[in-house]
Amino acid sequence: ARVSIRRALVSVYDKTGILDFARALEAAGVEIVSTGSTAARIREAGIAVTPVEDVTGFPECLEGRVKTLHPRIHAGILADRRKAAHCAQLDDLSVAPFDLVVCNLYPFADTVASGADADGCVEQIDIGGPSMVRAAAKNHPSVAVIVDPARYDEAIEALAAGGFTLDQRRRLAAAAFAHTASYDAEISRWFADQLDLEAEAPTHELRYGENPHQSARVIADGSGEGIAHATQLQGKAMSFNNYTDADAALRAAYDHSDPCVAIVKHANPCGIATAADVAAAHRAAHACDPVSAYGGVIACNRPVSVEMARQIRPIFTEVVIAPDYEDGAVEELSGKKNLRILKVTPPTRGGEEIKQISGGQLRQSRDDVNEPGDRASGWTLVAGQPADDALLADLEFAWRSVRSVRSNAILLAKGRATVGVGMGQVNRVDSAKLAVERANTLGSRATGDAAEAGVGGANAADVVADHPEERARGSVAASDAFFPFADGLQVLIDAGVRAVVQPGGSIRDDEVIAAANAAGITMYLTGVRHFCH
Ligand code: 93A
Repeated sequence: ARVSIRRALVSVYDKTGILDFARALEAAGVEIVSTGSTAARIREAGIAVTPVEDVTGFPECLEGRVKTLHPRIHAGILADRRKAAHCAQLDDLSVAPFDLVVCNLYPFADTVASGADADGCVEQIDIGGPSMVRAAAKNHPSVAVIVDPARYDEAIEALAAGGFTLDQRRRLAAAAFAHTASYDAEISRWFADQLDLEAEAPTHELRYGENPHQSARVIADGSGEGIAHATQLQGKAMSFNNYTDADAALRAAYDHSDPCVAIVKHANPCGIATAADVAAAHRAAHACDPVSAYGGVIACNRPVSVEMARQIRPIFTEVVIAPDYEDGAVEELSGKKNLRILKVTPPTRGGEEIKQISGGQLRQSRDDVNEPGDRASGWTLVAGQPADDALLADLEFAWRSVRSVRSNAILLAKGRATVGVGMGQVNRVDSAKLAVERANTLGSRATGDAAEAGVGGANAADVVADHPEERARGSVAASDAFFPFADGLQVLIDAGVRAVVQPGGSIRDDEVIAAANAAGITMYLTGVRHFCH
């Protein structure tokens, strides 16, 4: 398991102990490749050293900003010596591998502490060093990395023992990543201080929290993005629940790339639709469940048009949120004095989410609908006929939409609009029943309400008119997680669902797929799950 050390890359800002270490390397027959002043120091001590330029064939330039950032260096660090193909490629390219990287970084934090000006601090952001350190740490099965002079003695012992063991290299790699992580954290803290991001971030008190006896405030992160930074164009002050619903609605709308409208109540969608324009999308989203859309939050991923604003006017709505408003759209709604109209820069995807638990927090990367299995091209057909383009578009729509429904989630869709949403149940059968029941009962009321509101005429609204009692029939279903048994699926089959998309991965997938086949419906597996709690 020991990898013997024949060639080392040495590039250290802090030269403590480096000459003794270099002497030990030389004595052990190790070739030393080194950068600028490190190489000079080693050479002056009479120790053999190869300048990094001799390896790269490229001069150190830009005042040292480019020294080791070269494929001849990085290929030598990153080649996985367990792979014959990597070794053969190094031979073809005449690149010699490194077995050891010894590096410590430009003293960014000390430079900041010394009171240097901004340019001076920025110059001390090491780029090449962390790249080498991370590369060597990644390739720890073949390479050892040392970022701390305190470990030179350990390395000298390893040299004597015939190299580092895999366990040692793994520990060195862990220390290396911890080192680069804290280095980057120092840099980001400095930027935050420079920009005074926290001071810029608007913090404001809310009248109350989720309930009137709770106090509450909004603390924005200074990014300028998302609901916390939205500009309010009119209406009453935003409440705590307005914020959470607006956030959920905005995120649901931005899970789609076509013009999309999402209507949210109590953090769950009561309608999502995509269409050629936002007005059509709004009609279809509203028709899903006009009863619940009363007092809802409406978000869209395109500027609100005058036509859409006119449709919203007769519907009691808490918040409208959009990236922008076409000329005249806000004026159209100005008679509704209480209606909150918000303009927002949508948050960039990715990033970290924080959830409070007693005694601490949970942090996770955001669940974006962005995995290979989130596209139909990444799905596996496991039952029935392959879907035609229209059916596939509905299935993709349903899959992208189910992410924003609280688990357990079953979502029925038709014409790229939700027609039935079953949310928040503690078993999947109940979610399926709820989705079907809400599709079929709210559907019949939808026509009346939608007509009253002057809303109707597209997508789901047409479907409602065609099948006043039975919107579930002929719809497609998405399930946010696998069906543990066939019973939940059977509820959908009995309701006349044509096609289902779900993650798969249950130990009873066979039973579930057999039920789909027996019913002659189409089923795709995504391999991705989108729980939302
Ligand atoms: O300016 S860099 O970001 N560009 C590089 O290509 C590079 N390679 C090594 N800094 C770079 N280094 C850093 O130089 C090392 O992390 C080390 O701190 C320092 C050693 O330089 P010298 O040997 O000239 O003292």
